[in-house]
Parts: sequence; structure tokens; C-alpha cells
Amino acid sequence: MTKDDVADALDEIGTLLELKGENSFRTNAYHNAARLVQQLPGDLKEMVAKGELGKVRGIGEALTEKITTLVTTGKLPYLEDLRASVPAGLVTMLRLPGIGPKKVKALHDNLHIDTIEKLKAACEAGEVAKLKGFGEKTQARILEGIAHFEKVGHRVRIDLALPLGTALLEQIRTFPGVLRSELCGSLRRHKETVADLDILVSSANAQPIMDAFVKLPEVVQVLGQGPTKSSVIATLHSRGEKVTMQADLRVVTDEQFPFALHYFTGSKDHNIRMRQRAIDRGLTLNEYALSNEAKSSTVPCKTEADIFAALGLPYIEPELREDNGEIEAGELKVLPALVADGDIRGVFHNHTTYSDGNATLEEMALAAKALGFEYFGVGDHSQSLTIARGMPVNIVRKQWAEIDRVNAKLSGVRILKGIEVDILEDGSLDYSDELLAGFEYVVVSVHSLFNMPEEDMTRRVCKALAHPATTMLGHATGRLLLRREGYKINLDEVLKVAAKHGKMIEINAQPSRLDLDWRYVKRAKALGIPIAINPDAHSPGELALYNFGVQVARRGWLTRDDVFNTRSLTDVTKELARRKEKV
Ligand code: DGT
Ligand code: CA
Ligand code: CA
Ligand code: ZN
Repeated sequence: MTKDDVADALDEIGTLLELKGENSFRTNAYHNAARLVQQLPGDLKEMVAKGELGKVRGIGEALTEKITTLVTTGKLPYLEDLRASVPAGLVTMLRLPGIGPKKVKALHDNLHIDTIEKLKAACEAGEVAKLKGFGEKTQARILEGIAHFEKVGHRVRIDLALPLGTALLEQIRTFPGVLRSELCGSLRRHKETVADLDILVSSANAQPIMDAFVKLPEVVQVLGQGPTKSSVIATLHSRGEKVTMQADLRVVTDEQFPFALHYFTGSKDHNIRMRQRAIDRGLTLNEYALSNEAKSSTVPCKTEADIFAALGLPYIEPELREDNGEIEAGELKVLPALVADGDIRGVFHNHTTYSDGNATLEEMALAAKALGFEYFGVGDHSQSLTIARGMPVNIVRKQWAEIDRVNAKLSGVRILKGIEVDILEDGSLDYSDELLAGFEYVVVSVHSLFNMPEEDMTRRVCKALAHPATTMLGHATGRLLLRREGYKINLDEVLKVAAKHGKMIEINAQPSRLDLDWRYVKRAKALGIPIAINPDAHSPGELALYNFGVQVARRGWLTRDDVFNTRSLTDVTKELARRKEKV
């Protein structure tokens, strides 16, 4: 148990007690203790072992006892009992913005509301506004919150869902009797956001696996436990955020495993096509078998590839299973050999201490080298973007000189002189043509005036893209997944202009962006537009995010040849020089 885990448990106790109507003196004690624990210097385990916890102001006897139990056993029966005594729907309601435990309790006590659905109905009937302490404004805000909740639901970004899924899977793999196991669903298809985790296991004996699963330390609530399927709510700290998701575990026999793996990987639309394909061949495909009911026989398959083969198809990668043409392409044997992490040989759009990055040129270049990259392309911000410490012209020249110095010193990795230049309101670029000519390449991005009408934004971006100095477009829509829609822009028009002028488009690999969206990546490929995968790293650690961009590229059907940064340093510098000569 880390400090964060202990703090979470204490916060949860405080919240659950509030939902039960405990006095605020007691509930605040838990919330305060959670903050205290997080800020404790030194090792929590050691403090507990040495009995030093009680000396901390704000942590009394009862808290010391509970923290000790948590740290030494990883569990707290008191908390488990508390959870069981509060309806799960009340905790879910806390996810709505502007609703705290006191409001939830008032809704429950007065209107018997214990689910979001009931809350919505009560708001629509105007009952919530009449409650003391609520009013019309609050009621409207709650309805807005519910609308947003219904839209994004419990969806979680893939970079947050993956560590939780992996943590569960790794532990499940150690359970006795587990033969094969996999994460399925949208996570296996590498979708940019994931609603819930679908875990599949094959074993001859399901019961002990179910029992062990619901007892994993990440599990905070058991929604249902049956003989072959269990559903839980699980939680994990990752990348500085707390991730809470539903996880479903299914246990099947090893003979059923490939069929269940295919079925629960989805997508639903892909499954429907596959099932129809089976029917067309006089067969039945479901999550347990491929069978010929007329002959009451089954088609044995050891792997997913066997299932595809039995239906006259080559293996289709999970990322392609969206009923987006993969069945037709499989039939014609023209499925792409998808680009892979190992194909990436460098990156172009990254930040350093010259703008809003937190590491020096040299530190970033060394981190790139450690990842096996041959080139590290810098793309710091341009002069207008003062909030991100955009570089005035003299600083650009200083950076170039430092790049030359560091390049002379380093071996095995080369820093490329690039820039992420702002697209100004009228579509012009944020430096003079003369200065732009000094960069090896130019990434153009929008960072301002997101509210422009679609037509104006499209014209603005297309003008920048057509600029002779421009190499590629950065984060095409400016979206922040589950937080902010992108600006309105006609992407088909943007793709047309990129194709016409031979420009590239980036897949921004920041998991909150993943922009260009995979649906448009496939269209860009059809137009012959080269794609660059860029982590937009602001620290050495963020360089590794490029793999999320590779996933988007794969979902967009890209092969190695479609991605510019799969090329060697020699090829890349040659191509960039060729493009500049044309100018
Ligand atoms: P998510 O969880 O919304 O991010 O997306 P998925 O794809 O993980 O969806 P989920 O968890 O509802 O179901 C997992 C897979 O199970 C889904 O990809 C395909 C399969 N599946 C679920 N419901 C149906 C269904 O009604 N028909 C068919 N053919 N397959 C289904
Ligand atoms: Ca799912
Ligand atoms: Ca599911
Ligand atoms: Zn940017």
C-alpha cells in the first residue's frame, strides 16, 4: 500500500460517513488525515513499524489503528463493512459535478433517490429544485452534469485504463489453474477511450479464480459474482490520476477460449459481420464455438487465426475490427501489415526548456537515444505563444547554436532543428519566411481562438498548411479527449489541401489528444498523405508516449511505409532537405 492508496481509503471512509450523515467533525478528521498521510515525509511502512504515526498531529488513536491495519494487511474490514452499508448508486452520484455527499444524502433522505436515472427523473419533474438548499439553478446544473455523464459515461482514456487492466491481468495470471488469459474489448482494440475492462481467462476450474479475483487489492466493490463471470469496480493510481473502472472477468474452458477471445474483443459491429459470414457458410459462431448445427458438429479452433481461417479470412488484427472494411480487405487479401512500435526511429514534435518543456535539449536527446531513436526533433513554441514561453527570434538563434554544440558532442542520436510554429488568426505563420527557412522542418499548430466559425478555421489552417515552409500539421483539431471538443474544422478539406501540397499530418501521441483521429488517418492514407507520429513530449518520460500514437496509426490502417518517422535518419534528413529545396 502506497501513501496514495492509504489516503484514498481514508478519504473514502470520510465520504461514506458523510453519506451516512455522520457529523462533519468526524468526517473531516478522515479527509484531513488523508492529506496528512500524503504529505508525510519518509516511508509510511517504516513509520508504522516504528510506531511514529501517533506522534503526527491530526492522527489520533483510531486513525493510527486503521492506517496500521491498512499498511500491514493491505485491507481494512471497517471500510469494507462501510461500503456494504451504502447503496452503490449514491457513490456513483458523487461523480456528477457540483454534487457532494451532503446533497446526495439530502436527495436520498427526502426523495429516495439512489441512482442517476432516478435523479434525472426527479430533476425533470422539478422535484429537486423544491428541496431545501437546491433551487432551480442547482437543478439545472445537475441536469447538465447528467447530460455530460451520459455522453462520455464512465469512459476512461486508454493510457489510464491500460495500467489498471494490466495490473489486474498480471495478478490473475499468477492464480493457480489459469491456462490462457487476455484483456479483451475496446482496450485490446486500442481504442482511444475505454468504458469497461473485459478480462478473459481459460481454466478447468472457474470457482477459485472468481474467488481470488474479487479479493484483489484494486477491487473496491463487487457488483456481481457468478460461477463464470464476476463484475467489480477496481481502482488504481496511475500517471498522477486515480482511475476507477468496472472490470468484468469471464472464465471459459480452454477449447472455448479462442471463440470467447474473438467475441469479447469485438467490436460488436465486427462480430455481427463475422456471425453473418458463418451463417452464410451454414455455420453458427458465438462466444463458445463455431458449429455446424445441421451435422451437430463443431469446427475445432485453437486460436483466433483458426476461426478467421475457417471463415475464409486471414488473421485480422484487433485494431482493425471495427467493421470499417477489414472483412472486405481480408477477403481480397489486401489487409495492411500494420506499423509497430519497433518501426519508429525518431520523433519530430517535442518541447524543451527553450519553451514549456521541463528538460534540456541534451537531456531530451539522450532520452530519445535510450528509446532507440536515431533522431530527436525539437518543436518548441513560437514567439506569440507567450503563455507557453514561445521563443523570440534571438532565442531561436541561441537554440540553433546549442543544437549544433550538443550534436557535435553526442553520438548515436541527432537533434533536428524543428519548430512548432503558431498558426495566427489569419492563417499566417508566427515567424518571418526568412527565419522559417532556417529550420529543418516546420510543424504548424493552432493554439488560439478555438471558437472561430468552422469555415474560418478551415481557411486558417489550410492557408498555413499550404505555406511553402510548412512540413506538417500538428494536433489537427485541438481536442482534449473527454474534456474538450476540438475546434470546428472541415477535416476533409484539410486533408485535400495537405494532399495537394504534399504536406504531412501528425498523429499527436499525447493520450489526451490522439489527434488526427484514427477515422481520418485512414482517409489521409487513401490520399497518400504521409503521417508523422509525435509524442509532443514536454519531459523525457513523455517520449515513450509515442506508442499510443502507433496504436492510432494501426487503427488507421497504416503500414510502416505510411509513417514518415519509420525512416532512417539519413532518409529523413534527405527528404526534409529535398522539401526545402522545392521552396
Ligand atoms: P467499451 O467497453 O464501450 O469501451 O467497448 P467494448 O467494445 O469493450 O464493449 P463492451 O465492453 O460492451 O463489450 C465487449 C465486447 O463484447 C464487444 O466489443 C463485443 C462483444 N459484445 C458485447 N455485446 C454484444 C452484442 O450484443 N453482440 C455482439 N455480437 N457482440 C457483443
Ligand atoms: Ca469494454
Ligand atoms: Ca464489458
Ligand atoms: Zn501544440
